[in-house]
Amino acid sequence: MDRETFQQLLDTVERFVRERLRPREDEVAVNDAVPEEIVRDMREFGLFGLAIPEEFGGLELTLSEEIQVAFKLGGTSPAFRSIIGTNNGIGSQGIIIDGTPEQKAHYLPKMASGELIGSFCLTEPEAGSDAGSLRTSARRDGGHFVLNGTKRFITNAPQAGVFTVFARTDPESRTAAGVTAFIVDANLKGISLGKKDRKMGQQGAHTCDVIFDDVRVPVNAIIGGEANLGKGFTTAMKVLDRGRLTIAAVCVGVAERLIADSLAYAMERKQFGQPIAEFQLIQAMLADMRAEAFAARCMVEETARRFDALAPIATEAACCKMFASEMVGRVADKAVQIHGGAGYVADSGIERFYRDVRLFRIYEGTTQIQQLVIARNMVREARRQSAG
Ligand code: COS
Repeated sequence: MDRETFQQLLDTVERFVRERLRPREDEVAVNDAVPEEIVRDMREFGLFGLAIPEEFGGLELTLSEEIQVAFKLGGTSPAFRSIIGTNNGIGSQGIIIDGTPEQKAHYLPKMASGELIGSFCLTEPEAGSDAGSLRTSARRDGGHFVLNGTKRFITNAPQAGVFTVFARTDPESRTAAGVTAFIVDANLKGISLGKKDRKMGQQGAHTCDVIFDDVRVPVNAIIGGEANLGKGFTTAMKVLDRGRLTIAAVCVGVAERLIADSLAYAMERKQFGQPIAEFQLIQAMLADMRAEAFAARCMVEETARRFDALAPIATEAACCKMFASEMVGRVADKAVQIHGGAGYVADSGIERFYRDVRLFRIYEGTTQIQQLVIARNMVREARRQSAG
């Protein structure tokens, strides 16, 4: 995309966030639903296909461009971004990265337009951080596989038309080896949904269980075809590397929003005869918020640049996810503190953000999993260097 067209897209998203989304944040939280006309506008702007190749109807943004859009979308309730989040991220990337040409041609155009919502089924009741221990089974039966198992906390599952499902095709294995990724239409016989989860925050974004009971899928539902039998875990990890970076970008956007709100409040709110922004203890909080958000923004931009230059980013994406999600938690906490009583009551929206951002430290890999990924990769790298 040329610079000018991309700038127009960014301006459109910024205006959309400011004029259409922010005024409805409270309504979305209260009704636990994003209004249909907003979803329609998102479709029109092409927001469902930001990361999908142009040949399949998407905007094919580079990751450096996509994170700029995510910074802007972070300027409002995360529930809005969640609607398009899976189609741009974990719900479509398995096919984009590892899918066959037929799978891409079949699914991506409808995902790019937003007609079809994709959803990522990795987590299970007994397999969260230890994703490699998943139990959902895929038993071979001639030209088909038969899926059985339960997936948990699946984002956008209630809206999804297609699932990326990770299941164990090697019944002997207990680890990441022997896991295969399937692309599964949501309307197949044997698929049912649990009731919508009641969550701490991010109302308007929905998760639920997805239950597979003797669901028959053809062999060509394996992402990447039969050659990828048993290689699904690697697909999941590649998808998550990218996903973690976009989550970090959203954290930066939300932090910047909370900083702007806190600054505006501090400049207006008077105590002891002057705006509280004049007090050094308030200034210290504002300065810390600004510096931390800036650091996270730089990390995210640099990692996206590396990704676009085809460099490996597993370690850096984990650093970004860990730092940015923890950062926005601290920023939200200070935002409540600066707002005082007004930050604790629901009307300001600050307490809602405080609850919303808590999820960022958990999904697409907890902070502790990011620490583990970073440290493991450091040790591996050091071993490689000393061996070489
Ligand atoms: N890119 C490509 N391949 C990767 C990879 C990456 N970033 N990370 C791991 N792999 C591959 C490994 O190379 C290995 O393949 P080989 O056996 O062929 O070498 C395979 O995946 C298994 O890797 P590993 O041995 O590191 O797996 P572990 O079971 O030890 O688990 C963690 C690794 C803990 C990092 C993984 O389970 C994880 O990310 N857990 C969190 C899951 C998560 O984020 N859930 C959120 C829900 S989805 S919203």
